[in-house]
Amino acid sequence: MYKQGMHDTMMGVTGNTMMVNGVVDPVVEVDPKLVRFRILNGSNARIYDLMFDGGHAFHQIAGDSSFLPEPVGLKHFILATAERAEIVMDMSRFAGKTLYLGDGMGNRRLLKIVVKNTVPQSSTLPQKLITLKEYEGVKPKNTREFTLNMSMGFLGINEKQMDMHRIDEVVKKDTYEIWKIWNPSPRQHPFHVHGTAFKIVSRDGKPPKANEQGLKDTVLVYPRQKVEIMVVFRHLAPKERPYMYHCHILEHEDAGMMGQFTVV
Ligand SMILES: [Cu+2]
Repeated sequence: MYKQGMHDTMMGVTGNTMMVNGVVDPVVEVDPKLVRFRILNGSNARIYDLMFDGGHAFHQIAGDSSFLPEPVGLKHFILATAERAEIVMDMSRFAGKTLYLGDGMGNRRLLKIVVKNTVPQSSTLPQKLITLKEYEGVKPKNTREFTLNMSMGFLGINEKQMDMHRIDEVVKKDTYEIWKIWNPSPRQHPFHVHGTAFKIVSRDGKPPKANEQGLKDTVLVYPRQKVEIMVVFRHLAPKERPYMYHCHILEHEDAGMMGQFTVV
C-alpha cells in the first residue's frame, strides 16, 4: 500500500526496497581510475546520507545546477529529495576489489561497485573548477518570506495550501531577491524553486558548507532553521503557466505545501 493515512502524509512514505536507475541490487563495473558519479535523489521522501562502505574519502565537484567553485573533500554528504550531486572517487586504490555506495542513515547498501583488476591509472582533480559570477557583489533590496507550515492535517506555505487558481507571488524578471525560508516545523523540508538557479546565502546566519556553494534549485531546510537564498529569474512566467515553489517531499507537496508565482 502506498499511502495509508495521516502518518504517511506527515512522514513521507519510504519503501523497503532500494533501487538505483530502477534496478534492485544494482551492480556497476568500473576501471581503477577516477570515476565520476552523477547522482539524483529521485526518491519521493527519503533523504540520504551518502557514503562509501568503510568511510572512504571522495570529492564532490557539482551540486544541483552548477559545478562547485572547487572540489570538496568528503566522507559522506546529505542528499535530499530532488537534489543532485556529482562526486569523483579515485578507484585506482581498489583494483580487483568491490565496494558499496550506501546510505548511512539507514545503514543500507545502494550500489555495488566492482573495480576491474586492470592497471590502475591515477590522476588528480583540478584545484579550481569554476568562478561563479551570477550573484557576485549583488545586494538585493527585495525580500520575501516563506514559512513552511506543518501541523496535524495541515501542510502549507505562509498558512496557505496550494490552489491552482491562486497566484501567491509576483516576481520581476531579472531582479535579484532574497528569499527567507523559515521552517518552524519538526520535520526537514527540501524547498525547491522552479525557473531559477539560486545561491544559498546563509543557514541560521552562517554561510553554507563548501559543498553547497554552487548554484542550486533545492535546499534542505532543517527543523527550526532559517535559510536565506538569493534568486533571480531570467524567463517570463505568465499566470497561465506559472512557476512553483514547494517542498520536494512528494507527500508534502501533494498535501498542499506548494505555492505558485508569475514572473513579469
Ligand atoms: Cu516537506
